[in-house]
Amino acid sequence: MPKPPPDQAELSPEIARRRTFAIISHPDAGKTTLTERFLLHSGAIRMAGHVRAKGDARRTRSDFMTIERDRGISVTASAMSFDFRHFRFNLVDTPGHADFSEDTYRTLTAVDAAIMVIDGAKGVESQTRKLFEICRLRDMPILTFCNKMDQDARDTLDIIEEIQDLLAIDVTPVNWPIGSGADFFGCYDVKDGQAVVFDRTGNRSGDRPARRYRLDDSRLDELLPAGRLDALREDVEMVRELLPGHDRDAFLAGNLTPIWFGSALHSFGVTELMDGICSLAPAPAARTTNERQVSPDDPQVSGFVFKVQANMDPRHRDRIAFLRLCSGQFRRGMKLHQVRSGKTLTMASPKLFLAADRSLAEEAWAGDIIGIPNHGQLRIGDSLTEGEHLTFTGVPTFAPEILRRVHVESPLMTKHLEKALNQFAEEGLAKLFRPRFGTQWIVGVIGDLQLDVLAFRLAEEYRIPVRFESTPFTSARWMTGPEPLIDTFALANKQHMAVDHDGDTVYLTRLAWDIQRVERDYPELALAATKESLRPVTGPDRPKRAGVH
Ligand SMILES: Nc1nc2c(ncn2[C@@H]2O[C@H](COP(=O)(O)OP(=O)(O)OP(=O)(O)O)[C@@H](O)[C@H]2O)c(=O)[nH]1
Ligand SMILES: [Mg+2]
Repeated sequence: MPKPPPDQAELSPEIARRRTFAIISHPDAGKTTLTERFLLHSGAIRMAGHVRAKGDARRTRSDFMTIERDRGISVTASAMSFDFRHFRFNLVDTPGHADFSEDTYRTLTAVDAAIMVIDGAKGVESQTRKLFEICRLRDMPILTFCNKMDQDARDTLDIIEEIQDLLAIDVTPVNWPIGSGADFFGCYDVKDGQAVVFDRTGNRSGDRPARRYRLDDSRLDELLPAGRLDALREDVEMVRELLPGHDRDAFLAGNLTPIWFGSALHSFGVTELMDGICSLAPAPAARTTNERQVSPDDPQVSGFVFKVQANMDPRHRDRIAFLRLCSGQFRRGMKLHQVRSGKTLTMASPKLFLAADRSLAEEAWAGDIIGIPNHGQLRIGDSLTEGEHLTFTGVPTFAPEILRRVHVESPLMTKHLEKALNQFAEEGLAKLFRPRFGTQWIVGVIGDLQLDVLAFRLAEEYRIPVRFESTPFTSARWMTGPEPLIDTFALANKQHMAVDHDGDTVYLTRLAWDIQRVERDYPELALAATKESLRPVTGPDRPKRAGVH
């Protein structure tokens, strides 16, 4: 019988104070700006960077790559740890663009809650909806921040109804906006019944607390235009009567979301949201493995790799595996067992991603995200333990939708290219396929922007200029089944066969019909559009690799 997760009150104080969450949304809703404000209000940084500013002021902590700063968009998830009040926040800022959604999906496997950011003028956009569905599949608690209220926004009730209708989740307002755009005067705090007045001139630096007034305070009549206060009183009445109040169980089950209104850019509503994370968001939850449930207060250390990032620091070629700790107290220098290979790895210089820079993680607890520098031994989906055979589940990889041959001008660079492509495949930036026929590598991605990032990073980090050429292929499927049958099949379908960078057999498809044909003619072969975690390197379960060497 799996052990039920302990109540927050039963957890050790170090675990109970941890809040591990991702910020998700459609592109441009303000995730990176909000992240920067969190860092500012926690005291981790003294000046917030701006995504679209000029020069050094553009330097936001989560958009650290050159291409992110050049284009003003996030292309990769980035993790940061900092303290706020007596809580430890582990935050992951994710890219909104659909082309990078695989990275965002994997990030969602490593967190306990999500902050969904909505642009007040746009409401629930397509990518927000998709990401929400993923959270729903994982029953993840969601806090909502309706951003950009300093710009003209849609009617508040309209936004709330849209969230309720499109996402099928109840919404409970924590605050209620008083106007928007040029007429944005602040928000009414539903719980304490006070109006928090927005100071457009003073709040950007985040050091001036907003002023609060009771609704019967006569000074409000002077601050708000005629009629605005009456309208607010009516709204408040309506909120109390029509909208649900907070229900912790419904929230933890992902059936109700509290919503804050504000402006990340102007630091309005941000500390209120941070307070909400402390009081409402859950402490680290129990995690599922193939073998058993892992409770955060299990004494032995365990965790899994959900992201790999190469060359984070351009000065030294490093490769960092992001490990979500799921149990135990981690200490620098400890030896951990890599379940897939059976090898022991010494955690000599684990990193903590503190806001301003990276520092050595002397100790860490369940819920924390730490970086393990390595030379390629650690892969996405890897489980690490103190010796027990545990395989954490649910870190997916998806079939690509665009397949391109990689052309490099100089044949002298072929070896170098192979190394670089493998590195990016291990990061999950692209799938890499070695076709059975032909010598050129094929890369597979979900969207064109990934190809841009790949070409940019090959040129910048490895000085390899490449061109992508079309292929006849439209997708790929991972193939498993009895060895002799795979061999027979591969012989008859040579042009379609390849292996991915893990050595797993892949069938490259040209037409959707191809898949149906294989499934009909070879019922014993399984074609999968997603691949879960990594399989052990050795052992009887190891699937047949269709060799192409
Ligand atoms: N007026 C206004 N603009 C904002 C606010 N928050 C963010 N912005 C602007 O919106 C734009 C996008 O902000 P980002 O923080 O990069 O958005 P993002 O969600 O991280 O975008 P991606 O990572 O590319 O998905 C930038 O120009 C910000 O300055 C706000 O509260 N008010
Ligand atoms: Mg961003």
